[in-house]
Amino acid sequence: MENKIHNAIPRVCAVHDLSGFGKVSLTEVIPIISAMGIEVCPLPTAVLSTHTYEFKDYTFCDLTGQMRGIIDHWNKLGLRFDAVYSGYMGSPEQLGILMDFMKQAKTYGALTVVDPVMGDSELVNNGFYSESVAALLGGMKELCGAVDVITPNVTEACLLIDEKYPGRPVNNAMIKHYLKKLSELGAKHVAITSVMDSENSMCVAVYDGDTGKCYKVDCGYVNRLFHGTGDVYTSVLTGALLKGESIIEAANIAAGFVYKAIQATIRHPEIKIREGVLFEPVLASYFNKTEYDKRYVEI
Ligand code: PXL
Repeated sequence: MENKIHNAIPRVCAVHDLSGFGKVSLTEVIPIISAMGIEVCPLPTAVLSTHTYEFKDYTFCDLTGQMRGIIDHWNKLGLRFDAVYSGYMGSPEQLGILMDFMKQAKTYGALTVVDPVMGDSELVNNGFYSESVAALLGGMKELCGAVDVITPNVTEACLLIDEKYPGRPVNNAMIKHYLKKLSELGAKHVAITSVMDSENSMCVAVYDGDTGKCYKVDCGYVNRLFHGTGDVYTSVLTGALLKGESIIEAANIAAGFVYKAIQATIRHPEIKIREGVLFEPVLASYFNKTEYDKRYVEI
C-alpha cells in the first residue's frame, strides 16, 4: 500500500495487551514485526498473567489510565508513526482514546489497522472471549468505520454487522456478503480470518478497496483448533503493507506465515491449544524471501 514512511525504518505503534504466557498480542506482535525489519512501539492496553482463553484466575491490570499520558509524551517528543495497529482492548473507554489517536495519525498519513478482537465461536461457547469484552462492540463498530484495514474473524465479522454466526461451511456468496457489509462500515480494506469455506478448508476472505475485488486466500487445513493465530496473521499483514505490498499480496504473505507456524506446532502434539502456535522457528527464514507461493483466487 502507498504510505509515506516518516522514519529511517517504518515505525508501528502496537496497541495491544501484554499477556505473560499463552502467546497472543504483544508477545507475538513485537517479535514478528521486528523480524520484518520494522520498529514496534507498544502502547499496552492491559497487563495479564495469561490470556483469557482456558485459563482461570489470571491477573488483569487495566492500563486505560496510562494511555493518554503515554500518547501525550510521544506527541511532545514529536514522534510520527507510519502505522497504528490495534488488537485486544482492556475497556470501552480505550476505544475512544484509540479513535482520537488513530485520527491524529491519519492526518499525517499513517496506515491504520484494527483487529477487532472480541471473540471466537469456534473456541468459546457464546462467542465473546469474556463478558467484559461484550461491552466493546459499539466502540469497535465505530473504530472499524474509521480505519484503512480491519481483520475480524468470522465471529467478530458477524458481531460487527449484527448477524448470526453462520457455522460451517461459509459459501462464496456469504463471504462476499460479509465483505460488502463490513466495508460499508467504512473501512477501506477488509480481511476476514479463519473462514471455513468447506468442511476441510480454511481461508482468509479479502476485500480490496482499491479495486473492489474479493479474494479467498487458502490457509491450508488442519483438523485442530489453534489460539493466537489472529494476532500472528495481522502482525504479518501490517508489516507487509508497510513494506509496500498490496492488500492481497500482504494477505497472501501472512497466510503463508500462519500456515508454516501451524505446521511447526503440529509437530509437537504436547502443546496445548491455549499455549498458542510455534511461530518462533519460522521467524528467521520466512521474511528473507523475495517471492511467496500464491495462495489466493478471486471470487
Ligand atoms: O487476540 C487474542 C487475545 C488477546 N489478548 C487477550 C486474549 C485474547 C484471546 O483470548 O484473551 C488477553
